[in-house]
Amino acid sequence: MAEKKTKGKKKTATAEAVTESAAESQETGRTTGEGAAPTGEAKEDFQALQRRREDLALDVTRAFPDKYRISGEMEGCSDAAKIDLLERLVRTRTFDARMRRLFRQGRFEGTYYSQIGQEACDVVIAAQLEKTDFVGPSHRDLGASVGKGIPLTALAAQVYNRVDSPDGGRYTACHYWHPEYWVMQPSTSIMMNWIAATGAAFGFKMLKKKGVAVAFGGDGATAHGDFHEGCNFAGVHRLPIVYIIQNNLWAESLPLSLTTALTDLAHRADAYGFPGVTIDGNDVISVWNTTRKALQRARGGDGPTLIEMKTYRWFGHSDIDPADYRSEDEVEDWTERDPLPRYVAWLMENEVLDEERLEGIRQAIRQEVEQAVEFAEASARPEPEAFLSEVFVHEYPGFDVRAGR
Ligand SMILES: Cc1ncc(C[n+]2csc(CCOP(=O)(O)OP(=O)(O)O)c2C)c(N)n1
Ligand SMILES: [Mg+2]
Repeated sequence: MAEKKTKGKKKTATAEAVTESAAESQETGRTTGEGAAPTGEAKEDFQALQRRREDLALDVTRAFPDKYRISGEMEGCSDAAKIDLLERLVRTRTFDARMRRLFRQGRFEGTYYSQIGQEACDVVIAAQLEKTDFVGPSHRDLGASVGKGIPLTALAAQVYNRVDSPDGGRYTACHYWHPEYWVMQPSTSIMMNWIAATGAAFGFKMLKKKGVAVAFGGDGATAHGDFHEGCNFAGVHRLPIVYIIQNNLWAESLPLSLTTALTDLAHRADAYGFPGVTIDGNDVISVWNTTRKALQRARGGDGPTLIEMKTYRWFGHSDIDPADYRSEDEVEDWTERDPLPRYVAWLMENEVLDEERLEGIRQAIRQEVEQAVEFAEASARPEPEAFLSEVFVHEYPGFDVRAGR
């Protein structure tokens, strides 16, 4: 470990020799059909805006309007568990902000799907799971993996498509997973994870195993057929599953009003005979209490719950999208509802946390993130023939996939 640290420091220095802004100006402005990064003067403004907003995201002690203060108690959550949760939230955000900058510096290919602003929706439930509970994340669910405890080294290698990624470098960035942690890899086709997690919940029930499944999806994805088929099946069989919808008001550049005539997506559960609840997904206390209850319900054999979490993505759909279809007022209001400063302020008010402890956490996590980056950058790219192996079946420890038990 110590050896890695020293090695890492050297490499970071080399990486930093290219200043971040100079490196960003070399960005290729690649397009993939999801949008295009701006060019020329607009590009400079775009880069400055991205950096300002990232700095804001990392400032977790900043002030915010009183109306967004959170209150209440986190049921059954010890002070140690509250701090552990904070660490997972800060870990998710710090990693995300770092990856965004590395992408603009051209250090990995493809694109990058940031979750900044939405972390509480994923981290808070994932942190409550047993290792062999099943998680079906989508493309904006870094927090599900960090929350469940997957090491940042594996996640960074996934972003970089390197051999040390759990998928050996086969798949595109941000499709985080790890078989040992029972987190499945998202499919590019949205809502496949919803169906797969529903299948896992069915498996738990058929095999009389204790596990629960958690599936994550976006507002736009709830208009997809697979969403409805999964929910319907889970309702019929009262499956041990918790469905999380992160309603961030946008699906790429499509506003919610063009996806559905509903405003509260929790009503979608009415059609399938199980409870649906709408909460502020940026309020850690509310997310904790609601998900805890839904997990208890699933474990107790009472069936699924659909939780709609109102939240917001601070950046573009992916990092090649300037997201200029949204108003600045809308973005600003949601940056004030940032879940992290709200949770930090509540922890401090309740004397669970102080400045010094927070600074220690932030420093340790910054170091962990840098080590993960070095690990990924030092990891090899896969050989072309590797793409033909392990494509269809992967082993999940403790479960024989072929025998089905
Ligand atoms: C079946 C399918 N249709 C379209 C796409 C392209 N696509 C990827 S993400 C996305 C938008 C999803 O929006 P939402 O569900 O709100 O999630 P968010 O990106 O906001 O987190 C689209 C249209 C896809 N990957 N798969
Ligand atoms: Mg969305």
